[in-house]
Amino acid sequence: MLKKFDKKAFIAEVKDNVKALYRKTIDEATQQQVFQAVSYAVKDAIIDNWLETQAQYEKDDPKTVYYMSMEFLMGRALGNNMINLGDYDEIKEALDELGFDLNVIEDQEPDAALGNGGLGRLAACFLDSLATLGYSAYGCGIRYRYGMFKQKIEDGYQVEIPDNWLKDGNPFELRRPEYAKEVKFGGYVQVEYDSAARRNRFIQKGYQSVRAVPYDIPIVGYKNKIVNTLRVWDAEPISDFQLDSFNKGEYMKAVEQENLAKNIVEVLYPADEHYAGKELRLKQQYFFISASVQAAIEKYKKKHSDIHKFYEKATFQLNDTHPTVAVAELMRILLDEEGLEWDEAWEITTKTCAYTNHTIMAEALEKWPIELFSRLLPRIYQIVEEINHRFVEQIRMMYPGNEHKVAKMAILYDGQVRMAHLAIAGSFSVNGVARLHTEILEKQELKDFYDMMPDKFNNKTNGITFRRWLIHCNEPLTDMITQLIGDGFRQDAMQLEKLAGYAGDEKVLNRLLEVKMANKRRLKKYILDTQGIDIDENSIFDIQVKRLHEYKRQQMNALYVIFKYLDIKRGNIPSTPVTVIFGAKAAPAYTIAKDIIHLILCLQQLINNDPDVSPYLKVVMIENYNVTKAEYIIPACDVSEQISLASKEASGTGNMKFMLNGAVTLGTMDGAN
Ligand code: 376
Repeated sequence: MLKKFDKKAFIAEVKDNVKALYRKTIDEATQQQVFQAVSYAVKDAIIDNWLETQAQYEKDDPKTVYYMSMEFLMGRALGNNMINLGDYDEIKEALDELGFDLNVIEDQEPDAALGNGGLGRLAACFLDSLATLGYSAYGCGIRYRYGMFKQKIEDGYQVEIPDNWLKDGNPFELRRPEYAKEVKFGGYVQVEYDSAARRNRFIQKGYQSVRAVPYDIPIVGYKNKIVNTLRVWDAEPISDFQLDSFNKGEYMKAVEQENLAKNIVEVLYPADEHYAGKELRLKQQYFFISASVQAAIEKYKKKHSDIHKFYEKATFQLNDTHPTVAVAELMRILLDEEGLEWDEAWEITTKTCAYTNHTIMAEALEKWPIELFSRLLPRIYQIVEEINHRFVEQIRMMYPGNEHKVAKMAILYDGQVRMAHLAIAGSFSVNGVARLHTEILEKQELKDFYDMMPDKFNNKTNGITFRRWLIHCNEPLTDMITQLIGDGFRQDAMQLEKLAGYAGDEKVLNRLLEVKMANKRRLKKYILDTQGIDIDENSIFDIQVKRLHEYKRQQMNALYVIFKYLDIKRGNIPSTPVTVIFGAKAAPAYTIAKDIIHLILCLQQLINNDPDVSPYLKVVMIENYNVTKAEYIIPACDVSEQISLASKEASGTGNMKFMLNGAVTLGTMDGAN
């Protein structure tokens, strides 16, 4: 049974929190301060379940998935946590009694925007679903000081503003310094013969290191008392090291280590589906992977003495190739610290790691220059060399005399480390994210690998969490569905099939239109309040919101708008007015993407101010599209634009969110459409 919500106690706790945190009474507190006080009270309601869940896992010792990802695009936590606790309405009432509007309080929370787009949001949805389904799961990531930049529109152009999301503190996180790990960079590897063990030992010398300090964020399952953990790592200088260096007079080294720690977690790279190739990016990757793998091994060893069976209790799910150094880092620990032989270590590693591919865009493929990779990670590079050596041998065995195959498939080639090849060689599973995408991987992009090891390949079509993308963002629709089929669909989405019985029911369909209209009015008001553009709620809301990419073809949609504008100018008045809504961030260095945003903003200016046309056609470019804005926009949509160049959108997940909220999809046969 869930603990019953005690309104009186909750109100008292909120008041106490305001007092303890700000030395204020609740009437003196700002909305931000009330948000903090409420969030701490909600965290308090979570904490017992969090403890109990972890204690239960400890006892049952289930296999644990470590979802390793450079990105978790979580959005806001408060409303979601309230829903998953099952106390949303009660807390809303309690705040009402205190004289606060829950919507206003929720609006005080900055989005946790530790991600770019699809890949990062998928990670966030998976964490919610894993907790709801009761799986033992950790998210492993980076606690970026600055998340995805905020987009401002100035004079028709995108301007990027730093996202200082931690400035008021994050009430839901817990710093766990007792689990800190050291992560080493650079230097060289000394080989020493260990006569007792009768084998070589590889010792990294002359390195710089940082202290990785974990922050734990609770992931609340839907009304099941389960609370999993998203563990994000912060970097701190290693202080005693620093002292030591000062004493030895290595002043510059101490300063450099201090800078390394400061720089590593400073900012999320904002280039979506584009390989950055920057040294700092590789540092970020190894930083959080080394810390996460160390922590996973340590946790395993607390309960188990036989490291050979590690894979029975852990899976490292690699969210694209960004965390792929995990393959080599696990090998390093098994070889150098656990003292295993290569073959034993390789068996464990390849039974632990699994790789998800999220894109076939060539410019997204990670290929690190060997010069950089080996300089930054000298021991890891040695291990990658050996993995490559053995992998190439295996290719030659299967395809004797076919050096062309070797050239195509090798991990090290042409002065580069090909991370996708390392991920495939080091994993027991390789998956695409929609049937079509997986087929393209098997038949084209990764054909050589599929031919050689078909059993590794499989499809996992993406999904979304209904807690955020229906229950939280669309209360009117949630209520309507509940009245029609009960609330079982909240745990078991398949029950939504019962709605098919109402397909021809005039009353139900009219009610559905009313719900849509309520959501359209809410969006209309939101756009008016935030951007000063007045749109017609009786027009068709035709919406394309997603990262700006040529392959997603916002430019084609803009061309359609131009056609429509000219057509209306010629006197062809549409029977129903249309509002075309865009929302998209462009990577700061992606010039064409920025030009397309500029085009859309020019159309917005031209069309909305043309009295011949604006009654029938309007254009809105939503500023700073993010998870929270998506929660306003998606429920209000009539036409969902999913028009990627066929084969290029691996899955899409926005498509599913729109569908769930009753929009009609206008799409190409691509991804999961
Ligand atoms: C990157 C994202 C951030 C930084 C660097 C990247 C480098 C390569 C690829 C990235 N991102 C993606 O590949 C990505 O977001 N792919 C999207 O993943 C979604 C979840 O599977 C799919 O639904 C989208 O179709 C796919 O484009």
